[in-house]
Parts: sequence; C-alpha cells; structure tokens
Amino acid sequence: MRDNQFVVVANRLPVDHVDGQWVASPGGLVAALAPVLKANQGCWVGWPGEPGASFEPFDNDGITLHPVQLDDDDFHLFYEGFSNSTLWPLYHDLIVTPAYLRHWWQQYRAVNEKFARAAAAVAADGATVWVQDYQLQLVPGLLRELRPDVTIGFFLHIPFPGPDLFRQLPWRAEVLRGLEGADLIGFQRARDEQNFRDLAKASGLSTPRTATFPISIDSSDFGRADQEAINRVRGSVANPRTLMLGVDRLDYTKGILQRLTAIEELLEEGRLDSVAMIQVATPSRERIASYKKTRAGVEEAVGRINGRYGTLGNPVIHYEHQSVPKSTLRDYYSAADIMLVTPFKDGMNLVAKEYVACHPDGSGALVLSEFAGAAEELDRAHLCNPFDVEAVKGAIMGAVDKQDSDEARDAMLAMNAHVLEHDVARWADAFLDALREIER
Ligand code: ADQ
Repeated sequence: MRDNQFVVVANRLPVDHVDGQWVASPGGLVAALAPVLKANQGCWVGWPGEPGASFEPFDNDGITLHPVQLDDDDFHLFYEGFSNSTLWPLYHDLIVTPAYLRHWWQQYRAVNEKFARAAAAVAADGATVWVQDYQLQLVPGLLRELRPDVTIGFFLHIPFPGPDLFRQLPWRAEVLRGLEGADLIGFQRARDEQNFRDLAKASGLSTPRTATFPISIDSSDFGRADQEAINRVRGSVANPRTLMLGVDRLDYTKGILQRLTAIEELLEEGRLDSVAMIQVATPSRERIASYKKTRAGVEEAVGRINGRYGTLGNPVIHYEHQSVPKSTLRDYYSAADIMLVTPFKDGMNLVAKEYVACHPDGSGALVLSEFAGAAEELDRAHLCNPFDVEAVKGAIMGAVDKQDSDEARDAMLAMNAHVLEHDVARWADAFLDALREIER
C-alpha cells in the first residue's frame, strides 16, 4: 500500500456514489484538483460522501481513490458540526454566529486522526502529501508524528480570519499545532497569510513556511459557447435586453438575498427595464438551520419579485435550486450580459473566473464583491461592498450603463487574458514547486 509518491488528502473524494455508480462531483475543490491529479498520477484520500458506507480503494479516471469511512456521528458532529457550524462561520468573519461545542471538537479530532492514519498508510517513503482545507487542519501535525519522512503541504481554500476572531476558538492552540506540522501552508490572499502570520507570531509558534497562491480554474472547461447555445438560453428567458446571472452554492456567505434585494429596489425605482436574471443555487449543507433560513429568504424574495414584476409565463428571476452540468453553466455564462458575484466573504470564488473565461471576445461585465479573493486579480470588475445595498445597486447600474462600451470591452479582455494565463495548473505547479524547494 505504501507506494504513492504523491497523495492528496481532502474531506471529499472527487466522486459521488449515485445508484451504485461513481460519478464526478461538482464543487470548487474538486474542480480545482482533478486535472492536477490526472497529470501527476496521484492518489486521493477522502470521504465518499455516504455516512456508514465502506468501500475498497478503486481507480477512477486514472486516479486511485482511497475512501475514508465516516459514520453518522462523524457526519453530524465533524462535518455539519465543527467544520460547517464552527470553523466555516468563524473563518468567514461571523456572518452567522459560530457554535463552540466540545463534543463537535472531539469528533473533529477523531476524524482528523482517521484521515492522518489513512494518508500514512498509502504514502511511499519520502512522499509528498498535500492536505486540503479547513476540515483537516489537524492532519499535518498528526501525520508528521506518524510519518516524519514525508513532505507535507497544506492549502486553505477559505479565508483565514484576523487574530482577534481566531482567538475566540476554544481549541485555537490545538488547531495551530496541527497546522504547524506542515512544511508549507498556502493561502488564497496575502491578507489571509498575514492574518495567520500575525497570530502565529503572537502565539510563539515556530511558524511554518507560508505563501499566497490564488486558486484558479481549468480554463479549457470554460471557453465561449457557440451562438446557437447563447440564443437558446436568451430565448428561453424571453430575450431580455439585459440578462443577469448568479451561480452559487446556496450558502449565507454568498450574499444571494442581498443581490436580489438590490435588483428588486432597482425595479421598484424604475431604473431597470427589459431585464431577466438566472439564479442557479446548488443545494448545500441542507440540514443546518442557518442554511435552511438562507434558502427560505432567497426563495421568498424570488417569489415576491416575480409576483410583483413578472408577467404570465415571463418571470424576472429564473431560479434553479439544483446542480447543473458544466456545459449548461458554460452556456449561461456565455449568454449573460452581467454576472453578479456578491459574497460577504469568499476565499477566492471560482464562479467569477469561470464567467470571465467565457468572454474572450470582451463581451459581458462582472459585478464583484470586494470581499471575494478574486477581487485582487479581477480588479477591473465593477467592485462593490456587498453589505451596502446602494453600492451593489450602483455597481449593477455601472455595468448596465457601460454595456457594449469600449471601456467594458477592454476590462473584460484584460481579465480574460489574466484568467487564461493563471489557470489551475499554474496554481498547483506554483504550490508544488514551492513545496519541492523545501523538501526535507
Ligand atoms: P465554493 O464556496 O464552493 O468553494 P466557488 O469557488 O465559487 O465556491 O466554487 C464553486 C464551484 O461549483 C464552481 O466551480 C462552480 O462552477 C460550481 N457550481 C456552482 N453552482 C453550481 C451548480 N448549480 N451546478 C454545478 N456546478 C456548480 C470553496 C471556497 C471558494 C474557493 C473554492 C476553491 O469557498 O472561495 O474559490 O473553494 O478554492
């Protein structure tokens, strides 16, 4: 078993088990790493997504997958609990209040031990192990104890909070010790890296190497759709003059309701006409109360806006609460005049980059939150503060007013060139090159 020179450890395997079949699953992390693994003949350690199910290692599309079994308790306490109701809100600056429950923490530690043991069992002597994200922050330290010979990288896909926020965490010392086991820690933005360094310094930690590696997309997946597909999308929403689009996991960090409120107010003020919006919202973490509440708020707003401003067979907001195939997303991105990406806080936001990749001809416009990591690179977007409805409205109107202008075209061409050049392969190479330089 100990024969893999390159091991990725992530909470989820890059596949879902559906009706006895393995199918590739959507999601930022998976979208980002699958091409890199294929190119490197790597193996992936992760949870297959079904509580209680046990599977033997298997090959999928050229990658060996090593399933880690999680039972119902693990799912509720480690995944829904500590990962997504403690760390997720804490690391996204308390958009909802994190819960600090001791039995969640104990299960988080136990599951991290499980992942560390699984990685230790498959890594070859002197292998490189790349641990992903907030669910597995203890793995570097635990793996270091089990396997001092391996080189360990860690990448955090979500923001790292300021020291004053992080210090709320009752188990802050243990989490820092876990991260300290890595030879290299990668962050999305310089701000996240600085937050971690400030905290490490104040905590007297022997700071591991850190660096900033903004993640990106596999841009070959997201070229421009053909005109027929674009006409089909626009025709199916009654050919508005301006087609807007939102694509998000249904998560309170994404600011979906705020964006709908901005559109509603613009309609009320009579500043938008002949407009339609497609909002795709992937079901996510549906059993957690704050997610139920977010969904209810979004769906109420969609109903209210359509009730007031739609006409028979012709709603303003076309809402899909489902996962859609990549090719459909590409058609939507290509057809949309204005993309709305307005998270309150987001590590990067790949959707913004996917949209930009679908506009190599300079068409389209991007309204983007200042608090998305992507705003650092996509700084020619219509940037706005998502907490300020007037600012979101202003950014939308800026995009509408400049539609088809030379300025809009130049901005999109510049952003498109940036995304095509800085793709996910380049991100992974940069991280792995930096890790190789410090290999022990
Ligand atoms: P997410 O919070 O999931 O990722 P994002 O970066 O936008 O956010 O990635 C979402 C991915 O899912 C995109 O590739 C998108 O195409 C896909 N997707 C969204 N809705 C979909 C739908 N309805 N059907 C099919 N696919 C859909 C986390 C962090 C981000 C960070 C990424 C990667 O929160 O900040 O950018 O990891 O590091």
